[in-house]
Parts: sequence; structure tokens; C-alpha cells
Amino acid sequence: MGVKIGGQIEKVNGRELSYTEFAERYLAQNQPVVLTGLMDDWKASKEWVFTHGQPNLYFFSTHFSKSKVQVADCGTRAFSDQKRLEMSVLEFVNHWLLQGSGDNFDGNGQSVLYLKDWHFVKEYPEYQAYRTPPFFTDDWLNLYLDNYRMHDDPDSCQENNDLCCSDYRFVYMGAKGSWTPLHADVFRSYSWSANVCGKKKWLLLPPLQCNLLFDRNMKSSVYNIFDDISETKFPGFKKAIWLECIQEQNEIIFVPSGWYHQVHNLEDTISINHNWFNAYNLSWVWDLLLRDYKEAKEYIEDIKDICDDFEGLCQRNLAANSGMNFNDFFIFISRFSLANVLELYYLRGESNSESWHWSATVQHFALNLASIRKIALKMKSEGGVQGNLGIHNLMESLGDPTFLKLSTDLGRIYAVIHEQEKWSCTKKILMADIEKHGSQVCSPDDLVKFIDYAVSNLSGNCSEKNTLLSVLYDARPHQVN
Ligand SMILES: O=C(O)CCC(=O)C(=O)O
Repeated sequence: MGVKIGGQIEKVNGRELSYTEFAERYLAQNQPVVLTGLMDDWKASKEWVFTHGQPNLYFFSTHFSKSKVQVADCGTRAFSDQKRLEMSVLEFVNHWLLQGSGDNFDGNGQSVLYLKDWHFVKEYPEYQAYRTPPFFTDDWLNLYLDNYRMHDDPDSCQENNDLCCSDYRFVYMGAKGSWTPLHADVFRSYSWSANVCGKKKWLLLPPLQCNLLFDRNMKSSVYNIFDDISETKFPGFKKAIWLECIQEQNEIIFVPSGWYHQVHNLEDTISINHNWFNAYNLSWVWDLLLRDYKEAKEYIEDIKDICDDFEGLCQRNLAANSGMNFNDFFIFISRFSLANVLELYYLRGESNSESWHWSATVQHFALNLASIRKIALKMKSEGGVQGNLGIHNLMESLGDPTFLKLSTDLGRIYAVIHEQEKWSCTKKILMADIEKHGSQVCSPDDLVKFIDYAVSNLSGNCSEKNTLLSVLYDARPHQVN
């Protein structure tokens, strides 16, 4: 059975696009795009590929042979994903060279293997295979995981199931015929995926149509859209109208939040792939976490009366299944709030000028705070989080090298995106302000109060047309489905 294709994904020359244009057209609108012209100087594009475009597998077996990687067996389903195996890169390459290419199965009836989710940057930080294009660098997820763990409970963070730790920067490698089943991305993050060599076919479905992919109980979704899908089981599926994309070598696809997609390698392919989120799609992350929480709660509802700490159990299960719980998410947004506030204090410096808040960087920090503030209010109203979650001590953070690194890295990213000069670095004014306000942030309510307090202090010497305040209170950051 075929699927209905409604159109192709737009391709744009990335060298002719500004960051602001990208943010307005694609991040804020949650629309996919393919960007060209951004990979020419990547080491991966030179060292991982032969001149005729085939992957240089010998390079991998000589340089990275011992790495242990996750490999999907594309012919075998395991629940909603493909069966996974663990092997060394050398074993994977040898299998690839022996197997040749095919459609799920090679000529000998062996399943095609697909190396996925290889944390290459984490494993080889010195190698510098590529440079993330500035369009994708406003990445709170990987920035955070470079400095902190998302969740710290040893019970739900097993070494081999490291949902919450590590990073979301991956290398994928697979022969022609390897593929990825239908899914939406972890945390409902954005992703970008760059073809170092080869060709992929993408089928994407906008979030507003995603209910069509589910069974009557909205529990399970279609696994392979090219299977003969039962109309009785998935009554909406035939109505779905897909966007298609044939992604060539040296092209990067941007996959927005909540878009279901299925991917097929039409040739032997190596790709680099990140998941990330920031102010534009943070609400997607919260919405999914809330949905997962409700599901986790419903699942154990019948033991509620015999459970000493039912809420604690729900949150533990949430972290185990989703990679974070409410407390983790709250500490995450609270740390980012402080980092954004600190960067704003740095930017203002000791200046009494009224114009400092007009810069693109200041606007960006203000937009971040507006988005976090909105989510904190949602946590309270939708998630029922009235009381304390975790304790975030602001003063302690300001003295903590890990936090200061997070904050400096954030500032550096926006300096590159907006080509901003360096600013004066002193945190003493912020520390004095926090002394007056109180240092502990323990609930979404506290967080909103802290953001309001900091922004009002920062705005003290601004005129009525205060862009900081208007970004914080007027803008409706970007919930486009
Ligand atoms: O390239 C692939 O096979 C899958 C990539 C993917 O699904 C993703 O980036 O979310």
C-alpha cells in the first residue's frame, strides 16, 4: 500500500540564510527544511568518504575499530523499534563488507545491520569530525548534558540504558536498504541530520495529523508506513498526507518537534545527527513530560492506596521511562533561567545606557526567559506543581564552576550566532540583587518571581519602550503545531 504524498520539503542554501531568518521561518514555525552548502569544510566529509561518494569503511576499521556501538537489525522488530545488538565498529564494518547492500535482507537472507546512536563526539572529542552549523547551536540539551546529568537516580539510570546522561550527538552508518521505523523524536526535541555520504528518503507527517497514526485507543502507532496497514486497527492511517524528502550527500535536514518520520537509506549512507531543544520548542518537552507523567500515574493507579509515597513512585517511573522527571525538568529550567539572567547582567555591565537592551543577543536572552517563564506557569497550572520540587540555590550556583561554565558556554554560543562582541564580566551586581531577593528557588512559582525580579532590576534604567519587558510579558513564544 502506498502513502499519500502532499509535497516535498523545501531546500535552501544555508550560506544565503541568516540566523534570524532560520529562527523565524523554521524554529518558530516548527517547519522542516533542507539546508545545503554547510558541510564543505567538515573533516568527516573528507576522511569518511571516498571521492566517488562511497563510505570509507576502512577508515573506521583502522581509526575507531574498538568502539562499542549499538546496531539495529533492520529486519527484526522489537516492540516499537528494531532489535538492537551491541558490537565493535570492526565487527560492524566486517559484517557490512561481507553483506553488501539490499532491502532489509542481503542476498544470503541475513538482515541488514544499521549502526545507530553512536555518541561519536563524546567518545572522540579531539577528532572534531564536524562543526555544528550556527543554526543548530542554540542547543540547551547538549549544553546541559556537557555539564550536568539530566537525572541522578542510580536506580533508573543504568549504564547501558543511559537515556538521561551522555549526549544527543550521534553518528549513523548503514548500507543501502537500512532504515528507521516511524517515530517522533525523544523529548519531542528538534533534530538535524547531515548526510556525510549517501542518500536518504524521509517521510514526515506534521503534528496536527499525528493522531492518524495511532490505533483506536491511541496507545500504539504504525511501525512501518509501507506495510499493509490494517484499517480496522489504524482507522485514520489512510487519510495521512505526508511530506517527502530525498536528502542527498552534503545536505542537512531540519526535523521540527513532534513530526513523525520514517527514514530509508537509498544508498550506503553515513549521517551525523543531533537532537536538541531551546526556547522555541521547550513547551513541546514539557507537554510530553506531562503526558508521560499522566500515563505513568494511570499505569499504577490500582496500587495507590497501598503505596506510602505514590507521587514519588510516579516520578521515579517517569524518570526511568522518559529520561527525566518533574524535578529534573524544573532544575534544568531553573539553571537556564539563572544562566540567562547572569548573561543579561554581564551584557548590561555597569552601563547606565538605555540602549543596551536593543541588541539581538539581549533580545535572545529575554526570549529565553519569556519561554521558561511561560513553562513554569504551565507546570503550576497544568502539572499541578504548587509546592516545592527541588531546591535550586542561586548563590551556590553562582559560585559553582560547573554552572559558570554552562553560563559562559551559553554566552559564547549567542556571541557567535549574533556576532556580538565580548562583554564585561562581573557577577557582583547580580549577587547583591539575589542577596536582597533571597537565594532559594524551589517551585515554579519561585522561579517566575525570580525572573520577574531580575528583569525588573535589569529594566530599572530603561525607558518606557522597554524591549526586555515587552519580550517577557507580551510575546507569545512560538507554540505552533
Ligand atoms: O537517519 C535515520 O535513519 C534516522 C534519523 C532519525 O530518525 C532522526 O534523526 O530522528
